[in-house]
This record gives sequence, structure tokens and C-alpha cells, in this order.
Amino acid sequence: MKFRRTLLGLALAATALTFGTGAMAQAAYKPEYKMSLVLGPPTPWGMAGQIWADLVKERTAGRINIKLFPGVSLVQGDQTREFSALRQGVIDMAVGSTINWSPQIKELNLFSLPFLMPDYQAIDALTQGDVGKQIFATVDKAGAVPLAWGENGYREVTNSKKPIRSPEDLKGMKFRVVGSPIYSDMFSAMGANPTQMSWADAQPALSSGAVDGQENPLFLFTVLKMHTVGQKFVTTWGYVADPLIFVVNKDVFASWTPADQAIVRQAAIDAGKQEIVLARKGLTEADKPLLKEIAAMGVTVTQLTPAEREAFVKATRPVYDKWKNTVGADLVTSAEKAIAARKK
Ligand code: X2X
Repeated sequence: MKFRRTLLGLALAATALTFGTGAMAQAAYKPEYKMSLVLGPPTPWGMAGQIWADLVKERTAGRINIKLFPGVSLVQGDQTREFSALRQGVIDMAVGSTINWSPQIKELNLFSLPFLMPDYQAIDALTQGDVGKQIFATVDKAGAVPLAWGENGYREVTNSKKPIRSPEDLKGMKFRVVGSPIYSDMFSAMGANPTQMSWADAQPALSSGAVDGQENPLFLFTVLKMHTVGQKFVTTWGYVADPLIFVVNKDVFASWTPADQAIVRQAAIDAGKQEIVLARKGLTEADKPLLKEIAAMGVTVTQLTPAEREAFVKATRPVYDKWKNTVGADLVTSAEKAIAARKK
């Protein structure tokens, strides 16, 4: 009897242990995961986060439930602190621009090298090839799990003063620039007066006229109706484009079952593909409907001739050369080769 009781006790203990561990793994899942974004829906960037969150919820039957925090509100709007907060676990996951994480990961400045990527095929040649893999290895080493690529887009220059056709046109004009110092270097090299500030601060600065201009993908121009804050001139110079990266905090990723990790990864890949289509909409068609839409707002849209564009390439070349070493000369050389060999 005593023996049987002991056996029963052991069996019960074993069962408790099994269930106990199960319950513990279960408990490691948070009721809600915090996703950081600079721009929310309906921008393509915001849609990247929304699509990812929706796919994950659906495919995990609600086990992984994600809430979007646009405006980088988890770091009080300071987008240059997003990656550090992600690494520390203040943020669980993010869809972030390579520009905003460049202060922590210098290799990400690759995409900000002026006129490195002449067309969309060049962006794809980097993100979808070996260079993309190298960059992901660097992001992983820096402390987060990279899962997929998305796209913010080609950053075109806008201002309230006059059409920009040559570097001389920028002389003396005040521009809001993003958080990596390479942007200050580029605008200074062109003779402009750059001020680095967050996107949250940029909007009032444009409204009040504290700055004359800014640079961002053009969907942002239409979504925010930038002509209403005096931005009457747009030049499509295509000097840089920033990809987006879908990432998860390392501890959070490790807390999920391998099956759920695979689901989150595939959902990021699927969301990234869908989002890249949205980010390029209106710009890859031959007649570029987005430019027409902006012109219809009473904005002067200037498209550069190849010779005019070349003047900007020349003016910013010293910045390219200087930053090539910061990014890593080998990585930049690999990128240049991948672009030269791209499908057109
Ligand atoms: O701050 C910007 O300009 C933005 C929204 O494009 C980024 O976050 C890089």
C-alpha cells in the first residue's frame, strides 16, 4: 500500500512537473508585445507593421498579440534611441529604418552613401543578396534578431523657397536632416545649412519656417499634405533610399517555441514583400502618378537631367569617400560590385 502510494505520488509529481514546465513556457509569452515604428498606417511603413502584426496574430491563433506604437512613442519620439531600447527590452519588436539605427550600427550607413543606389534594382541587389545577409549578421551581433527587409524609400528633397536644380541652389537654405551625421555632412558639402532633429520635431519646424526644407520619401509628402506647411518645391534627386528592417528583441525571440519563431519570421518576410510594393506605388510606373498627384497640389516638381544629377554626385563624392571607411571599405566594395552586376 505504502509502495503504491509512493508510486502514485511519483506519478503525480512527474505529471505536475510536466504540466508545470508547460505552464512555465506558456507564462513566458507576454499578453501583448510592443512594436515600435516611426510612421504609423496609412504610410507604407506603418502598413508594414500592421500587416506583420495581423499575420502573426492569425497564424499563431492569437498566441502572439502585437500592439503598434507609432511615433516611436516608446522612446519619447527619439528615433535614434530605438535600437538601444530594443536591445534592452523596452521595445519587443520593431520595423525600423536603417538610418535611425545607424548611430548604433555604423554599417547601416551603407544605404545613406550618396548616389550609391541609382534605381530600385540596386536596392534589391543589396537587400536580397549577400550584402543583405552580411548586414543581418551585423544587426544580430549588435543585439537583435533581424527577420526581413522592407522599404521606406528614395528620399527626395523638398523646400519652401525655390526649385532645386543644382547644389548652388541649396546655398544658405536651412534643412532638417535625420539622425545620422552623414546627412549633415552631405548637406554641408552642398553648401546648405543642416540641422539634425527627430521627425517629431521636424513637423513643427517646417510649419513655423524654422527650417526651409527636408528630405523624405514622397508618400509622406502626400499623406501629411506637406504643401500646407509651405513645402512648394520638390526635386527628385534619388540620392539615398532607406530600407526598413523587421526585428525582434533577442530574449523575446528565444522565449517563443521554434514553431512560433518560424511563423513570426515568415510573417515578417510576407509583410515586407507586400510593403515594398506599397512603398514603390506611384513611382515605378512609367508616368509616375505620385509625382502628378503632388504637382496637382500646386507644387513644383523638378526632375533632374542626367547632367544636373551628376553635379550633385560630384558635390557629395568627398562625403562618400569619407564614409566608405566608416561603413567598412570591404562592405562598400561588395555593395558596389553587387550593384554593378544587378539585373536591370
Ligand atoms: O525621420 C525621418 O525622416 C523618417 C521618418 O524618414 C525616418 O524615420 C528615417
